Amino acid sequence: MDIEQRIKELEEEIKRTQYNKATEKHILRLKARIAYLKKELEEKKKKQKAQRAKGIKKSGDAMVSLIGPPSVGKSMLFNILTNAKSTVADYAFTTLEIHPGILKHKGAEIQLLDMPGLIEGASYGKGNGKEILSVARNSDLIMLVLDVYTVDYLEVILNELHNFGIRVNEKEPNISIKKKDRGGINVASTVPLSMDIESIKAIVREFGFVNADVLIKEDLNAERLMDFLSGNRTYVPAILVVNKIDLADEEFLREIKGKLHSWSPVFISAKYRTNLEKLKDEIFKASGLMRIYLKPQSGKIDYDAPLILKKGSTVEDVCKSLHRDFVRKFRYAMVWGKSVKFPGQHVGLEHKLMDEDIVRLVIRR
Ligand SMILES: Nc1nc2c(ncn2[C@@H]2O[C@H](COP(=O)(O)OP(=O)(O)O)[C@@H](O)[C@H]2O)c(=O)[nH]1
Ligand SMILES: [Mg+2]
Repeated sequence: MDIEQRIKELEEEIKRTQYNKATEKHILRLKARIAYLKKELEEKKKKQKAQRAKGIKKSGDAMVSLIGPPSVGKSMLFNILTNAKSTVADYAFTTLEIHPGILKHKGAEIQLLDMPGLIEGASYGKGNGKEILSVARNSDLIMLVLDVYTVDYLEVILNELHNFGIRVNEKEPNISIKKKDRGGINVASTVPLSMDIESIKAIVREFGFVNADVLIKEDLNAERLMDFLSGNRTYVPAILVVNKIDLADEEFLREIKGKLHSWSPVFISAKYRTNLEKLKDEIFKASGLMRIYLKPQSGKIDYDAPLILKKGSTVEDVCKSLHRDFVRKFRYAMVWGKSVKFPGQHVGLEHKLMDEDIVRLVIRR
């Protein structure tokens, strides 16, 4: 029997089974089996044809994809924020290709990608959905764009991303698993777990493990455990933008804000350029970038030309991005800013920097 059919059968079995305390474990096991089969299926398909988005090269300090339904104003926004041009029109599906453009902000060059609208069924390939979703998966940030009329469409978009294996604003599950030769499945944890150990073991077994040590470092649910075991999930940060606020009155806007409050969206009007500076700041922040100002031995700091690095970068990363000999010849660095206890503190290569820190490298000659 082929895998797809087996998945269907299992899904039907779940539907047939009444959910109660007695069947709970059985259902969980069926779900794990389905997740495992889906993983097998994906791997098989991947071998058949590599679904890579063609022609999109990462450039700049970060890559951000604009994801949203058709006609919400993605292209108009993209045209205002970047140096590139994309077609804007009154009818749906004006953007048939993927357009890259550069947004310059706070000294960073952020590559934005204007994309066709994402529609229901995209994760199954509808409307070039797989191509769009592969690009989204490879970006540093997903910018979800809606307008005031399509707020309820957020669920659809999130569902398509989820189906495609993209997890937004979620951390990677903090688990490790080691195969071994004997001893069965062993589960240890560093925190109290809500799931019971037997269920965890059953799921791990469904994914083909016979002997393994599982170390769990967060209180996870069954879904996150299966995500981890499936191994092909991508964890991407996302922000939400609601466009066309010029078309909503105060009451309508308040209703929308209520619905979306857990997202803290940025409300904008591309047409009237409302709130775009705030949006740029949010994009910068959520792209995981930071600015480091270099203090030369003599002369002034150039605040217009920060070094742009990924958040969490160290003094060593600064050295590497400046000159390949700097790590070898490094003596110490002096740092002013949020990452140190007092101004001008001496630190080593492993010191983690923070946004807007000032760094002076002291290098052996
Ligand atoms: N009123 C208003 N219309 C907008 C705004 N942004 C875009 N539009 C209009 O919405 C339509 C669709 O825009 P487009 O950028 O092509 O949407 P896309 O399909 O998401 O790329 C066009 O007619 C735009 O002029 C806005 O902020 N306010
Ligand atoms: Mg468009």
